[in-house]
Amino acid sequence: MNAVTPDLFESPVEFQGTVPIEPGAVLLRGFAGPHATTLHADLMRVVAEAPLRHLVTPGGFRMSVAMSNCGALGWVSDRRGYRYDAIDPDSGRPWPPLPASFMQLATQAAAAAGFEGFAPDACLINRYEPGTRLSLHQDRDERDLRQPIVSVSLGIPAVFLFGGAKRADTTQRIPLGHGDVVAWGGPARLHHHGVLPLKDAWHPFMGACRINLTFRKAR
Ligand code: MD3
Ligand code: FE
Repeated sequence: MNAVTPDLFESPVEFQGTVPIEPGAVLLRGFAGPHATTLHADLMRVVAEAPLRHLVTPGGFRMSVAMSNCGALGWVSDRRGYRYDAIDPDSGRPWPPLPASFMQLATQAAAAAGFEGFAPDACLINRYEPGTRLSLHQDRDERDLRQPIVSVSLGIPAVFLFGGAKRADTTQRIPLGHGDVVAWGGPARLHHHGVLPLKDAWHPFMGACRINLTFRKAR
């Protein structure tokens, strides 16, 4: 490698093993790294069909994270509330299908974390830019809360806040980087969580951006 123009692609992110966070929550460091190029290409096709947009909360606040979806169902928020919907409200058409690469990764990661047979029907795509955050919340709009959620991080790093069953419970901070995958189920499924404001950073092929894919079984 030439020291003047280091080729960042010569250091591929590899799976570095499983880190238990707490019962029901498992971090798979770098698990998506080897698939990042394919995931990114499929992601570009999805967001060309269903562009990222800033949703409005039921309280009337514009979310700083830009969102889209693929799969049979997509998570949406507006003045009427939060829900899963088969139709993209911006286009009036169904959400783009889950790419095979997304489905395979989600199922394999869930199995590696101990959740066999995970078959998501929804993938929420979150795009963070420096300064963007996601405040502490629970994911409870899915029909069967015994089903896990699988999250895939791509691009610049973020600090994930992971709390407890009650909003006021203490939180732990978990740094998440490019290629990291986390599976959340069992006793961790309804725990509060969020993302601290992202610092300025640059990733070789994602630019100044973090993409998080969260796979859910909504129905
Ligand atoms: C823990 N996304 O989309 S992923 C969300 O990084 C969301 O974009 C964050 O929270 C992000 O709802 C965090 C990790 C995650 C997702 C769902 C969970 C953690 C979870 C559900 C229960 C407990
Ligand atoms: Fe969440």
